[in-house]
Amino acid sequence: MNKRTTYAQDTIVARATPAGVGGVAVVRISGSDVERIAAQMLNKQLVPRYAELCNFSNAAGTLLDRGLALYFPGPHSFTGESVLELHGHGGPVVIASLIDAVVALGARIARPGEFSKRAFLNDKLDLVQAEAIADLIGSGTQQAARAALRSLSGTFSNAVAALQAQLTGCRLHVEAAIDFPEEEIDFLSDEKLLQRIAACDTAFDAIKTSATTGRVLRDGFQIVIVGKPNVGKSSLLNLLSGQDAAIVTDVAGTTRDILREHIEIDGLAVELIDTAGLRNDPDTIEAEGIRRAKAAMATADAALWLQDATDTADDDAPGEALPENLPVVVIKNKSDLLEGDERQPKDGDESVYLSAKTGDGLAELIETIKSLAGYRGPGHGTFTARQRHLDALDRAQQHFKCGEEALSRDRSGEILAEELRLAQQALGEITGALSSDDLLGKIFSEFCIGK
Ligand SMILES: Nc1nc2c(ncn2[C@@H]2O[C@H](COP(=O)(O)OP(=O)(O)OP(=O)(O)O)[C@@H](O)[C@H]2O)c(=O)[nH]1
Ligand SMILES: [Mg+2]
Repeated sequence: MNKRTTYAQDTIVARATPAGVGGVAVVRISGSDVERIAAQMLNKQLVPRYAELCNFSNAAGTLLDRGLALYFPGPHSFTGESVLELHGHGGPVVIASLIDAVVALGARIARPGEFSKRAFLNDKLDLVQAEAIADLIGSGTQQAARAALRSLSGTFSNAVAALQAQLTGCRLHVEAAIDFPEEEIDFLSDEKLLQRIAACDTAFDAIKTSATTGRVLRDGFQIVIVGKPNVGKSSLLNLLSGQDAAIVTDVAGTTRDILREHIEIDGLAVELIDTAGLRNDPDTIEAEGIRRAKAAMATADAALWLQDATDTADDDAPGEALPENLPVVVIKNKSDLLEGDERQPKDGDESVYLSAKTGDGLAELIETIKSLAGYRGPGHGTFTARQRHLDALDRAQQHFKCGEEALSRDRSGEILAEELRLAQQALGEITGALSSDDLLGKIFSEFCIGK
């Protein structure tokens, strides 16, 4: 969509602090009527960006509250429009009366994410940064918060912009070749172009690796623990969560319902789901548990398939019980019951050997979980990303690869140029340089009111 640099809009109001009782609550107003509303509600001439103690009154002059007012004249504000903040006493009645008074003076209640949307439309933030605000507020771990802050300060956007610039470099080269057909062959086999294309290839891989980590940091990673009864699934949940969350007994069929525990692995939020053991002749309650286990598998990001390492019967391969594309790691539990040299996997055996009883093999399991999630741990200065960003990156890379192929197979500059253009268009959706109204509506509607 086309962004307008001066984006005058009706005036919106919302409570910026959470609902409920608190010492102070903030009402935020943004739009072209801010100055008029301020003049009518406050008894002071406001100095931009200075906190002023004021009486807040309604249009009839009735005193509603007394607190601090902050005025940010547009375009030097969060939204790019004039903004007024009223810091009142944090009671629901007081704040409702302030909002009512602002509405009576011509403003309307803001829709979810509308302040951030205006900031985006007025070029104060790009789309990645606007999303990062919601991610920062919603982050569940310190690592996720730090990553969101990096996105907000432009780390992700800059990486996308750098890749865009590299693609532009390739396009200019190829389009020059098309413009001078008699020299086209030389242009297209130019070593410089091949180097540029190779550099884009590397850049695509790097940004995708970071964005994949960023996606799990934001969304967390859900792991379902499955296997036959009595193999130690609940013991593993307890070991990983560091507490006796699940009942463990030597009776097969102990766990009937789904049990969820949230843990953190090196700053990655992981949700573990313990399930009822899968078997063929369960009673009614256990059958329902198995149905729930299967439902959990359908939505999980990965599965840990537990086996009893001492059970030599070969009838519990993960195979058909699991959904097709679910990444799965086989764990041979109860390794403490094996003889010393049997506790290591033999050649070709990719399973992890573990003792949920002694904790042996736990470090290796944690590394396995991290690599399942595509998470490289803290210190890898990443940013937060969303599935929508990964999808756009995938599409951009596919176009780029098609173009690359057209060049190497058919020496077709035209197709390469067109695919490069499409790749850039897909990348543009990430930062919002090229986004449809539908997409914007969807993104900002997930914000809460007041953001
Ligand atoms: N020696 C040994 N025993 C274990 C280990 N892990 C679990 N057990 C024992 O195995 C039995 C079953 O453990 P659970 O954790 O309840 O197994 P489960 O897979 O959750 O079983 P269901 O809920 O019935 O499907 C218990 O007696 C545990 O103490 C282990 O690593 N070593
Ligand atoms: Mg259990």
